[in-house]
Amino acid sequence: MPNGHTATSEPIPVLDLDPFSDAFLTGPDPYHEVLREAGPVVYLERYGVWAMARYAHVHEALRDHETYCSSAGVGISDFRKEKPWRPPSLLLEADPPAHDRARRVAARALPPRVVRELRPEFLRRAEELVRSLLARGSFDAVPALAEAYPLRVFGDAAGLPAEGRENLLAYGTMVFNVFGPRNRVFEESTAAAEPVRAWIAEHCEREALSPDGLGARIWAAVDTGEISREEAALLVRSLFSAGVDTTVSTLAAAVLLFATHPRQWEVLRTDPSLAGNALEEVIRYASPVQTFFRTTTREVEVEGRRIPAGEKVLLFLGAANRDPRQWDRAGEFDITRRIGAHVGFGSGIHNCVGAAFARVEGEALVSVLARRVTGWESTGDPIPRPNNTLRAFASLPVRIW
Ligand code: OVV
Repeated sequence: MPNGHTATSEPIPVLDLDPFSDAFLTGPDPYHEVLREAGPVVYLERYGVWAMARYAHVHEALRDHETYCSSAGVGISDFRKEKPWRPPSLLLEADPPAHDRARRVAARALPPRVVRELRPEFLRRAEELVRSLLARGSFDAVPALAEAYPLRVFGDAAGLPAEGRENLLAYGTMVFNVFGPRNRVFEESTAAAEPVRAWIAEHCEREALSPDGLGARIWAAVDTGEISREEAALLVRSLFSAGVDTTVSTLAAAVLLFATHPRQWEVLRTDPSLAGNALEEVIRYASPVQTFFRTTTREVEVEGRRIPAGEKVLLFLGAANRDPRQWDRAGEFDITRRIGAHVGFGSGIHNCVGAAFARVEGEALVSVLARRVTGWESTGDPIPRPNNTLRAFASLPVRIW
């Protein structure tokens, strides 16, 4: 429990709000404001965890990987006390020095040159998709756009066969739900993904991946003796875990924002070279990855508030990305703003290793949309899909012209 007020420690508000309730997960904005305004650190008594929601503190915790470690898991489960649900990720759920070795291999599979060379293919696939969507006119943008495009371009780039790649969706949804407590979405997504787990495991193996894709580039590190076969399969598993649902959530957020901000769409359509900045603003504004936990390795003071050693700390990336202490008009979606260092991809040594890939992937589609689509409208209520980590949608009925 938090300390009371003493000369050396400021009081820490104890809140009973549940950041994993359906209400919070499907409409986090007002709760984020409550969390930011309550103080630099709060204690969430329902789960016995600490939390931070202001940009400065979230950013600082992400960068201080010695104090805020990842090897005890970056979900609510403490790997020091509970057995992980799957062998831990060599990247996400690791600290230096083990982390750095795995990170080097993963980063080498996605160097700037490789990402740059993928762009023409992303643009071709985007043109093909947007042409067919314009021909349909009205469609559900979750399956038809937000899911279809990443499955195609990420699946191809990773080196996966066409058949079965939709299994990445149920798998990713489970991975991100399992960072949270055992609530309904945790249980339901775990049950839904059970039938695809064998397919995912099989496709982490070298024989299942094309010889020229990102998977093969990771497997090449086995030949140089840098990693074992087991480690290669786990690194490919990281690509599959983090590479699809995140982009799906980002594109769904983009569609909803474009459909509800017609003046912003007009600005983008007039100058499609803003596509990259528009995508970045979607990520800041919507924060497709909403939260990650860290675990304290020592007692730490945050603006005079003490968090003991060995405690779980929930970092609200989504709240930090709309902190008015960091951005002017933080709650406004403005594709022309100078965005600076949002934490949508994290920060520090664990910052998203696929960020460059995701940015080119997203920018290609947004720039094609900007050139081909005159306008958007919602044709039905957006249906959010509560997820313990992602801000996600089940359905977004739209019309484009
Ligand atoms: C960033 C992220 C999310 C989910 C899974 C992983 C990484 C992984 O490394 O498996």
